[in-house]
Amino acid sequence: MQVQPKKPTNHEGFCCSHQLIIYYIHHTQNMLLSNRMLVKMGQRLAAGASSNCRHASFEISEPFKTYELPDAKMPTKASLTKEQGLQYYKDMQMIRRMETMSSNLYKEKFIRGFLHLYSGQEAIAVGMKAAMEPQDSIITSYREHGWAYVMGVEPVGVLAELTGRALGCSRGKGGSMHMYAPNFYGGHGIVGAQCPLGAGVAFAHKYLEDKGVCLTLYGDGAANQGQLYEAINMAKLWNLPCLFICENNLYGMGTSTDRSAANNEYYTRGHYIPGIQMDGMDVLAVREGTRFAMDICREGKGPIMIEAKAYRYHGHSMSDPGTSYRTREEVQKIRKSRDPINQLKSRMLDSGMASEAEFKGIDKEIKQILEAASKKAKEAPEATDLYGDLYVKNLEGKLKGTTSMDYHDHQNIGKACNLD
Ligand SMILES: Cc1ncc(C[n+]2csc(CCOP(=O)(O)OP(=O)(O)O)c2C)c(N)n1
Ligand SMILES: [Mg+2]
Repeated sequence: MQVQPKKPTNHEGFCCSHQLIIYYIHHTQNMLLSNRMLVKMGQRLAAGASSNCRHASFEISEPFKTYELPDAKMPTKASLTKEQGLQYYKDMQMIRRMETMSSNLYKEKFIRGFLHLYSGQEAIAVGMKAAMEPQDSIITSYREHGWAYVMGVEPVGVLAELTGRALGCSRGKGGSMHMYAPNFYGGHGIVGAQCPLGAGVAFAHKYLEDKGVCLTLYGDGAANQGQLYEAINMAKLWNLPCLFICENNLYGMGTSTDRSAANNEYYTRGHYIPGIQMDGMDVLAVREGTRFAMDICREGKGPIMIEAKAYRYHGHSMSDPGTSYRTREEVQKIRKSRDPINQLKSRMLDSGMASEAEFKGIDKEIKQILEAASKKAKEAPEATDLYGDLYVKNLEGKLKGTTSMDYHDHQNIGKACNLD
């Protein structure tokens, strides 16, 4: 990672000796040391036992781009406490390892059907969650396991859902694409279908006057769908508190954005709706940009379009090796230069906010949590109430099963978590 040492801008001035050293060496004319050497030196210092820098400010490395926001003073820096940084690291690493574990469970045939992994895009879920207030809500596509986790589902709830167990967050009947939690409206398999639903959730926030904003996420492929543009029309007409967020991971199933989109600057595609483009692999940029856009929505000036530029490391789903429409070198290059977890870790090490030992400790804890969760999921009973709680109020009569001859009664078992 190319780090440019600069004077730290935290409120207390220099928060620790490592930053002071890096700053002064960089600014003397005796520039015999290259940046790379300085970085290594910072890392060595940071890798030492003590890491007492508790608060620092970092530059947003990839500046935000805006559309139709002429006076916008976009943030150029982000402040970070040690506790926040370690929490973001832990959450991103948990998502990454949970996806790797899911991939293994799929290969072992504990998970059947579809499985779309989020590896590479973790900073979007973690950064956006960090910007959310308790009343805000989110809705997304099928690439949603990480979102389920940040919205409060324990890893065992995710893994048990993926393996079709009653212990899962949708009691095993939703699987990979249909997870839910309080203020988390899924989990949708039809490309783009969540966009009008997200506008509807935003309408509810406005109607209830709860100051909530709905984060409506979709992919670059979904951005070419007509229903997105119907939804943004209504959202603008009623100034709904909605962020329409395009997670641009550069590919639909196997088609690059260059081949599928007449305009692949997705943040400009709302036409009469302002937009912001952010580096979706920098958790701090995501948090700051999202907070900025949410504030606009809370002032009654929504909706806003967001484009979060990211990359997916795995194929589109488990059946796609992901190498026929892009090269292995491309994947490796991005993993090496832009990985969201390594970026945050390097920043914290370089500024003396945390030591290697602390990161290792977190990794170990995550491994233990996931091993226990996987064991519990594998041993749990399979889902039974497949026709339970599909509706709060069933107006459909009997529900169709897997064939046209197969009908079942709907059962009301629990209470919807978003109803009082
Ligand atoms: C209406 C509809 N058309 C096609 C599909 C098949 N399909 C599933 S995912 C996908 C690509 C979507 O790409 P993108 O929106 O970029 O999301 P990503 O998978 O990259 O997260 C397609 C075409 C579908 N599920 N729904
Ligand atoms: Mg995509």
